Amino acid sequence: MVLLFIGSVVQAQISDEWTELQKVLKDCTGHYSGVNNNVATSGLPVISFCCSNPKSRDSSEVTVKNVTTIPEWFRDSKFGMFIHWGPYSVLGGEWNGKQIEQGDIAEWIMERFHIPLKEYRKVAATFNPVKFNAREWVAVAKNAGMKYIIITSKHHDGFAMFDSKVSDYNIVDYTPFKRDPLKELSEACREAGIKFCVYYSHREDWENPYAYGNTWDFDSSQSSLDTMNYPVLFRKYLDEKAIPQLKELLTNYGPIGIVWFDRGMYTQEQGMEFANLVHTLQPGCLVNGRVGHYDKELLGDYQSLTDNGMPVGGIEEAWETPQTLNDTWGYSKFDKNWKSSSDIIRRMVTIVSKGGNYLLNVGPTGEGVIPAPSINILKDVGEWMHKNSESIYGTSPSPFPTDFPWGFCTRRGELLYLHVFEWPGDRVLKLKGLKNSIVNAFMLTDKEKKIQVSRDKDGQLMISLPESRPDPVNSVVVLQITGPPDIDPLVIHQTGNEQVVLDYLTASTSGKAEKRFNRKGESEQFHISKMEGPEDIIKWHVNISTPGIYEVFITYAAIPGWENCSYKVSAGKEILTGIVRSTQGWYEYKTEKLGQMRLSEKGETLIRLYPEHQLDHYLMYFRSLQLNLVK
Ligand code: H79
Repeated sequence: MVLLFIGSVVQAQISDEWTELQKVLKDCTGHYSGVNNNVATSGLPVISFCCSNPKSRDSSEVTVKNVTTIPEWFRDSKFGMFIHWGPYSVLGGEWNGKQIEQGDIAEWIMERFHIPLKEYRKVAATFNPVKFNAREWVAVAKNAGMKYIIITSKHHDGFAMFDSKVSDYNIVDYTPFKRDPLKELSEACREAGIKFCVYYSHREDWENPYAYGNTWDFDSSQSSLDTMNYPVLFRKYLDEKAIPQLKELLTNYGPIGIVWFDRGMYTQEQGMEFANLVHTLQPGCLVNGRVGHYDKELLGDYQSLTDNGMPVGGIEEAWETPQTLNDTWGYSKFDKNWKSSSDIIRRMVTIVSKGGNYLLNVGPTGEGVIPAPSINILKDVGEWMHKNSESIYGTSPSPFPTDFPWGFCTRRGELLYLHVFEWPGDRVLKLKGLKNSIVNAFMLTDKEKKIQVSRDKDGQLMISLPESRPDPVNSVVVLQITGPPDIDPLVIHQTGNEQVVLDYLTASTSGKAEKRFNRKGESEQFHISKMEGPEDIIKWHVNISTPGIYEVFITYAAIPGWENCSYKVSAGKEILTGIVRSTQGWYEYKTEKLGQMRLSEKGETLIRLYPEHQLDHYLMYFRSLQLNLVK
């Protein structure tokens, strides 16, 4: 039955999936791990990364690939609402007269002051958000232009914001409120055409003695983020709380768009259990990238950047970034550090132009009210979206290889949307590198009024903007071009004889090679991987000003299973061969000398890196090449 189910519904519409789900649930009575085993042997694309050297294969490094294709709704939505709401909202950043510090996140208050569970339970027991109105919240999101809502079904404090039979530490059984806000929200979302999604803290739980985090109440709590102190007890938490609660969420609230996990998981296999459970019960439901072990290959269907992370460049796999409106996720009475509406609009455009989704948080109060400053900002965003959302929804990222001084670009087929944040003083917007001819140019909010476009002697487009700027925050110019964008590649210029560094930001990729995000380390979050064969190429256009012999160094990470595979680095007819060595981990980047290369011609050369042979695993997690002139 499970086999049939998976085979038949992966591409089905949500409603079909839902009917299927109901059928499956009737059959799906066993313990979850049984279902999981079935999944692993029943045709889901579980990919094992083994090396061409079978001896070096490490069976513990088996990983699961994303089991769903990224649905259009997620790619097209661009903008979602995050809601952090729980007993911490009652405290609003204050405990026994003590305030959390400015910049602290208020949903962490129990941990921050090591509030004994006994005391925190008393707070939870007073949670009575009588002003909560699901339809109003959904309307706030919808009017802002948001297309999905992700609400905390259980945050780290362990309190379930839904009617859970698994634990009575939940809003229906434990509070005078008695209502199930997730049920009400899921229904209001459905009415309004908004995707309903849930956050679930799967490793961290300060109410359960065996989960990660609560070391002030429980000696049996897991205290390390890296190693389980008590694997058997942690298993008990998974089996008795986390997994059954996730089943409830996936069973009782209709179709769910995303289950958003947080803080990673101890083992990749445990992460897979969660991802597979979601995909088994609701094949169309996405799992975010924090479900698995943070230091291993991505588990889940798409990447979540770090909290409040802005992308530095074009990530080429599906991603989103969760962000706050002030400095906290959960409600704080004290945090007045609100971002401006214009900042929010510009962040959204920046994120969308780089290919991501903007997941923007509100922290309602203990009474169930979204704070007025949040409402006001979202209203402003909504007004901008009302006039300009054509340049946001369903667009693809900027086709240009670099950022502009004046703003950002999004694209819909042959339409380029130029989001002008900085209106040029001379009203001439300059655009380099676009070779297509321009059929039409106009302001998005005034399509009738045509805009003059000419080219200067270097071929740069000179776009004559109207006298008045339609929007003080972001005015959108639309360029209609012929055919797909034909854009000069980025050229890295060497001036003098200094080192040339070729990295993620300046590369372009072809075949399966992808620029990617990873969660390890603040400044080391990006790499290029997924190269599996000679067609999967990373390349750079480099303008060499000092011909000569260069020493080539490479920085990458590789797991033991990828050892001994060969790759090529070419520049014109010069080719170096490298052999991958294990660096002992996915994100353990090391630099090694590859050899010497003669770059004998002044001017532009194409440098490429690719696997020599077809592999059944990735070549490496690539970071950079460095070229040093031998003097
Ligand atoms: O749900 C929101 C956060 O609660 C959660 N992710 C977003 C989406 C999150 N989990 N961990 N973190 C954020 C970062 C944790 C920071 C910490 Fe701390 C530093 C935890 C302990 C020290 C901040 C400062 C919280 C307490 C003190």
